[in-house]
Amino acid sequence: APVIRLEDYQPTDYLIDTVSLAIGLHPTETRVTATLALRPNPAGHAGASLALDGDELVFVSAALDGSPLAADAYTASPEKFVLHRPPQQPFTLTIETCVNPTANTKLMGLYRSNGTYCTQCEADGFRRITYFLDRPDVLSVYTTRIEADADTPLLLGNGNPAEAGALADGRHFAVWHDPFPKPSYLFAIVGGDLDHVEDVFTTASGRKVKVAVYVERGKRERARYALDALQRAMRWDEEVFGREYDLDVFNIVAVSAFNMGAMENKGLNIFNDKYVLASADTATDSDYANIEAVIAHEYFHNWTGNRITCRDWFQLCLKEGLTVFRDQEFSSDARSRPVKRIADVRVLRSAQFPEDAGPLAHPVRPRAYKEINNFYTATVYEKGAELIRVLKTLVGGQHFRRGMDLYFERHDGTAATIEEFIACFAEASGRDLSAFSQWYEQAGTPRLSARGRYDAGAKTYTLTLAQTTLPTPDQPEKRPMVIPVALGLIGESGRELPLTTADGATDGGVLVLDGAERTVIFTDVEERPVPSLLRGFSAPAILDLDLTDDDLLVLFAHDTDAFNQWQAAQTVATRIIVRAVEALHAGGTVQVPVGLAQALGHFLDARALRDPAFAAQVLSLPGEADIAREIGENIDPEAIFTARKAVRETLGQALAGKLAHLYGELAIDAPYSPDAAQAGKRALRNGVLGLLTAGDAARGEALARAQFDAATNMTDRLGALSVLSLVAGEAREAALQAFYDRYRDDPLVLDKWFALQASIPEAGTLERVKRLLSHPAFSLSNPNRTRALIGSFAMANLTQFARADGAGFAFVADVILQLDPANPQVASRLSTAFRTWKTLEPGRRAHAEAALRRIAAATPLSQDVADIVTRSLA
Ligand code: HT7
Ligand code: ZN
Repeated sequence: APVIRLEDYQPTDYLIDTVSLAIGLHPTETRVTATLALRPNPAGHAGASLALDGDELVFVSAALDGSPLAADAYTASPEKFVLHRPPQQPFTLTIETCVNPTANTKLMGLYRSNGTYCTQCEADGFRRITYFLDRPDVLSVYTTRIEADADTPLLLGNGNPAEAGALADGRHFAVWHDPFPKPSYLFAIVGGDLDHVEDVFTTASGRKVKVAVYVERGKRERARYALDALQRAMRWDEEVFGREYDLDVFNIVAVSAFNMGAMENKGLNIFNDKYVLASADTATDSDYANIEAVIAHEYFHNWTGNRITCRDWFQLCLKEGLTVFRDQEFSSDARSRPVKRIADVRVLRSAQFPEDAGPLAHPVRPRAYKEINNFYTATVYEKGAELIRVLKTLVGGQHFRRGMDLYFERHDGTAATIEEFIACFAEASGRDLSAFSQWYEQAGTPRLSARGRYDAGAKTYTLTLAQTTLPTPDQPEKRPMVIPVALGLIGESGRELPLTTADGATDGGVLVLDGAERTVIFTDVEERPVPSLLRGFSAPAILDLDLTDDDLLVLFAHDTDAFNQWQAAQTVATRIIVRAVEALHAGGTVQVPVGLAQALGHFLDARALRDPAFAAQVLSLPGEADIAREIGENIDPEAIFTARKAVRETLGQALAGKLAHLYGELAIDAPYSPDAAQAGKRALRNGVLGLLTAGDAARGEALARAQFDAATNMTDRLGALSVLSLVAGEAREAALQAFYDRYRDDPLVLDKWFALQASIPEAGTLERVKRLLSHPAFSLSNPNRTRALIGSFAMANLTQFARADGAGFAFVADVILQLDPANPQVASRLSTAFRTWKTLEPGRRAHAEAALRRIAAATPLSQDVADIVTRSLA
C-alpha cells in the first residue's frame, strides 16, 4: 500500500456542493443513486480528470447533467470512478451503484446489525456506499431519500426530517435534509424496527430539539440513562463552552455489531449498544460512567469535529484529542474531579505510554500513514487530550476559553488544521505557542527528573528539573518539550509551604520547563520540604523523583493535591513490588515494609468513609502492566504476578481488621442509583473485598459468595464474581454457571462472562478460552464478543497471553488470521496486543516474534493487519 504523507496534501480539483442520495434498502441489493453537484475547485488543477473513490462497489450507471454518459467518457471499477473530461463549469453527475449490506462483514459502509440497516463511514466507509471524493475537506449539503419495505418502519438520516410517506407494494420512504455542509465521513442512515425513548430539549436561546434514543425492541427502559446523559451534556456544552445545538432533532441509535465505541454522524449518532444500554441488573457503575462519557463525547463532536472538521486525517487529534478533553471535563464536573483525573491518567499510562515506548509510537499528529484506521490510537485520543490540558495550563483558563471562542467563530463551516487551532490561542493569549506546538510533532513520552537540595542555614530549596525523551521509530533525535510542572512544597510537618522565588518563576504554582534543564531557588523555606511535582498530572511525562519512600509517605499523608496524594501511594507500592520481583529473581522472598500498610491504615481510617471513590483508587494497587512498564525490559510476567500477589497478601493480612470493618460499613441499604456517591462506595467495597481475599482466601471467598447471592445490582454481582474467579475450584465454577444461567439471553452481560473467564491468571485459562471459542454463544462476527473473549485474554491477562511456552501468542495469532478476512479492523486492533513484545525476556520475546512473523507471512492479509505487524516487527 502506498504511504500517504502530510507534506503531500493537495486540495481536490473539484468541489461537491450538494449531494442528493436515493437509497432503496434491500437486504442483499440496496440501490444507491447519488446526484452530485460539482464544480471545479479554484484551488485545484484546471481541466483535471475527476477520480472518485469506491470500495467493493457494483457500478450500475452514470449520467452527466441528466444524460447517460458515453462509454468512453468514464471508467468504473469497484475501487474508482473516473470522469475523463469533466466540464469546467458547474455540472451534475448521477451515479447508480448497488451494495449488499448483508454480506458486509467489515461493518464499514452500509451493513446490517441484527437486522437493522446502519452505516459507518469514518474514516473511509462512504466510498463503500457510493463513489465520492471521500476525504474530510470536501464539504457538501446532503439530502437523503430512503425507501424500504414495511418490515423496516423506522428510517433515519442526517439533519432534519423533510418528508415521509407511503408507496406502492407496502413500501415507504423518508427524506432527510442536513443544511450544514459536512464531509462524507459524517453521513449516516438507519433503517429498522426499533423502540425508542424521547424528550424535548430547550436550548439556551429557546429552540426546541427533539432528542431520542433508539434501541432494539424490549430494551427501551435501558435507554433512559443515555437520554438523560445526552441532555446533561447538551446543557453543559452551553454553559461551559457556549455551544448550542443546531438542528431540530438529535437521534442516537444503538446497534449490537459495531467496530468501535460510537460515531458522531451529524444529528444521527450511531452507538455500540454497550455505550447506551444500562439497567441496575445488567450494567456496572463503570458501564454507567462510560455511557455518560461516550454519549457526551459524540455529542460534543457536533462542534468539535462536525461544525469544524479536519482538513485531512493527519489532523485527527484536532477533533479527537479536543473532544476527549471536553468529555473528560464534563465527567469531572458531573462526578469527582480528582477521581476522574486519576482514572484518566490510569488509562493514559496503560494504553498510551506503552504505545509511545514501543514500535507503534507516532506523534499526536502523525506525518505518514498506510492505513488510517490504525491511527485511531491512544496517542491521538488520550495524549491529544493531554495536550489540550497542557495548552490550557500554559495560557490560563480565561485565555483558553477566548481561544476556543475564536476557533469556533473563525473556522465554523470549514475543515481546519492544528496550526489554525493553535493560532487562535496564540492570538487570544498574546503568547508565542510555537514551542508548545512541538508536542504534536514529536513521539515518545518525556522523562522528567527532579533533584532537590535544602539548605537549612540559608532556608533555600534548590530544585533542578531536567527532561529527556528516548528515540522512537523515525525520530532518533528528540527536542525538549514545553512542560508545565504544577508544583507545591510540603513541609515534613505536613503543611504546605509558600512558593517564593526571586523572579516569580512559579506564579500560579506552575513552573514551565521549556529547555533541557532548569534550576529554581525557593527562598524563605522554613523547613525541609518534600516537593509535590506535576500536580494533577500537569503534563504527559514520566516523573523520576529522588524522593525516599518516607518522603513519599509524607506526600501521601499531607499533599493538598489529591492526584499527587494518590500518586505517592502508587509510587511506594510500585517500588515495593519491583523490589519483590528483584528479590524473587535473586532467589529470595518478598518483603513488604510496614510503612505502607501503616500509612494505608491511617488513610483508610481518615478518608475511606468520607471519600470512598478516592479511597478505592488508592487501594487499587498498580497492576501487572504498570509494574512491567516500570521495569521496562526483560519482563518476566510470572515474576511480576507472583510479587504483586505476595504484596497484596501481606497488605490484606496487615489490614485485615480494618478491611472487614469497612466492608460492613460500606454496605448500602438504599435502592440502586448509578450516581457518583453510591458508585464510590461500591467501588471501595469491592476493592476492600479483593484485598481482604488476597490476605485470607477462605474468609474472602465466603464474603464474596454471600455478596454474589445477595447482589441487587451488576456492580456488586460482578465484583463478587471477579473475586471468586481468582480462587480455583467448585465455588468458582458454580458461580460462573449461575451467572450464565441468569443472563444467557443478554448479550452485553454475556460479554462480561466471557471477559472474566479470559482474564483468569491461571495456566488452565488458555484451554478454557479455546473451549469458549466453540461455545454456542460465541461468534467472531460480533466485535464486542470477540473483544470480550480474545481481547481480554490478549490485553488483560499478561501471564497467560505471554505464557513461557508461547501457546498464548500462537493462539491469538490464529484468531487474528481467522478473523482478518471478515473484519480487518477488529483483527488489526487485536494485533496491537503484541505492541510491547520487545520488552519481554528473551524466551517469550522469541515466541512473540514467531507469532508476529507468522501473521505477517500469511496471504491474503489485510492492509490493516499487515500495517500493524510490519511496524511491530521493525
Ligand atoms: N469518530 C469515531 C471514530 C471512528 C469509528 C467509529 C466506529 C467505527 C469505525 C470508526 N472509525 C473511526 C468515534 C469517536 O471517536 O468519536
Ligand atoms: Zn471522537
